[in-house]
Amino acid sequence: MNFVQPAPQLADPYRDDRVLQSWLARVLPEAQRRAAEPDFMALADYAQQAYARQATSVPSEPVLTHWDVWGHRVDRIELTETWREGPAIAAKRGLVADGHDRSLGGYARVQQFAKVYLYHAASAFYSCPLAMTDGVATALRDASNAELRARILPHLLSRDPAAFWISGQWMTENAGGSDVGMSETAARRDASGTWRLDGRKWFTSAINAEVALALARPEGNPAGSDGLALFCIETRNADGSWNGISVDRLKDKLGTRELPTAEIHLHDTVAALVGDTAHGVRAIAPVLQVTRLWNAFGSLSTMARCLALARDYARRRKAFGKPLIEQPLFADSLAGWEAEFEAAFHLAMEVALLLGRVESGVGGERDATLHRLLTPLAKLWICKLGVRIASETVEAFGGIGYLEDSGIPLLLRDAQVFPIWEGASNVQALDFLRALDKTGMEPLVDAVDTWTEAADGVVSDDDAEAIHGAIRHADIWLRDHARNATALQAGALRLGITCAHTLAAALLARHAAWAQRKQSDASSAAPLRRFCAHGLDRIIEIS
Ligand code: MFK
Repeated sequence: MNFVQPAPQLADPYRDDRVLQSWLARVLPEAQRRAAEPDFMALADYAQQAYARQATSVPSEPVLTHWDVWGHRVDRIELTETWREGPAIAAKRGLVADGHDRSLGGYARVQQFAKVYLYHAASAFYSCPLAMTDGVATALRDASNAELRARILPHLLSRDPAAFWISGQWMTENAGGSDVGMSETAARRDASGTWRLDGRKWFTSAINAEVALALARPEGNPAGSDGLALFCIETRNADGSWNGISVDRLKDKLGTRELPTAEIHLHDTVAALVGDTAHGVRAIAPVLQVTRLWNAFGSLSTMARCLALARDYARRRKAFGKPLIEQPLFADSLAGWEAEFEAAFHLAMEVALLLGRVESGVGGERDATLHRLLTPLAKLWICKLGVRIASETVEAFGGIGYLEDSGIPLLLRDAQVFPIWEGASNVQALDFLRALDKTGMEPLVDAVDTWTEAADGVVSDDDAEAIHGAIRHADIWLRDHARNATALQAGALRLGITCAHTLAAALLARHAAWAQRKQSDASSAAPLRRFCAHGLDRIIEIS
């Protein structure tokens, strides 16, 4: 009667993460790594403190108060403790600023996303407005409205908590959804020439943001996405009152419950035009390219947390005479999830590296093309994988994993947002087709060849054959269906997942070869073998 389950302990998310450590050792220049290490360690420490706090505190949620006691409409939002801590951590640790720091050269984005990976699982989705802030900073950097750039950008990129602002991205409307061209918010100039917006935004995260980018249709513009224009809204007036914004309610979501996501109305809201008076979807696309990568890293961070807890628990929990980790079936399952996670990690980091190379001018046309093709692939595969691994983690803990106060169900509910947020997996698959339409499969085939060649002599013949076979099949399938839009769209998700698997396997092979040659470290070889053995190819023919 005295048996008590041992609770899992969270290993150090930075020092004990073999996959991250090995990747940083290969890619990030030593001096840069040393300079960034205090931030990496501080974020890992914060994650451990937040984990300990979670075990002993009651979950809290933001509270919206519409009316004050005197009868004034105030729409005041009280944030949770983790959210109140967010601005200081984000600014001081450079979670947005690093990505735009030209002194970091082509490695700015990988340094930033290593931090995002360490922070997200502890952030209670404060990472959501940081993603938006990063995307909005990226879009504003190239905006033709110089006055707007000069006013807003320094806040978004500030390393000073007192000056730091977060931004929202208010795209989604009731009618719009994924089909953003159906948006109904209207824009008009008043007598003074100031733009004013009227409409309803249906899914605005985070509503406490100081600024937001929003799409609206200037009076007289045609229907469809080209008739929309991109506007920047400062959410508060100088006196702190809302800028023509009423917060109708906070969303009652499956997960991300500390994140204040709101339904709002805009009434004569003052806005500034970001660029021209049309082509709003094209103008907001840079935001999406960045935030979708944040989604992939959020999902990775969740997976890393799930696996760290499952691994630790499996060492402590004894059943049928020995720890779970020594039970062949459990060990096999865990190794399978870890292999998929490791492959996904390499894909996401490659996208971050490409983004940084392109933005800094270090990368050329090839990098830009690969970045465009790989972003929707990373988002669609890694975000779906996160849900599966979170679900497996719940199961790995058995009945305890189904109990709220273990903290494990939260991981699953939160993981489910990633495939939906910033465009569902089908939208990503169609975006991949949109990008492929301009390039064909050649850049992907070349990349796979280059990465696997770098692993020659280390990658087994079976793995090399699995990788080349899958990308060849994807190439042939695309050519065979190029003139059949219905078949192409119907098979787009399977094509995307096959390409994501194949690219991830090739990247993992390249890394495994480097680790073996340079560090006599064979620890990535087994995950590679397992990942390839799971099967990379998901394309099927349906007649
Ligand atoms: C933390 C959790 C928060 C709470 C939970 C979240 C729940 C969900 C909350 C949300 O609502 S998040 C927002 C989700 N919505 C989206 O992400 C939008 C999804 N839809 C798409 O991404 C569509 O593909 C898109 C709106 C972009 C398609 O619109 P259209 O009207 O069919 O556009 P079109 O004609 O294909 O493209 C217009 C231009 O944009 C083209 O350029 P050009 O005009 O130069 O030809 C495209 O090439 C360009 N474009 C589109 N996607 C692009 C892109 N450019 C670069 N990268 C891309 N990804």
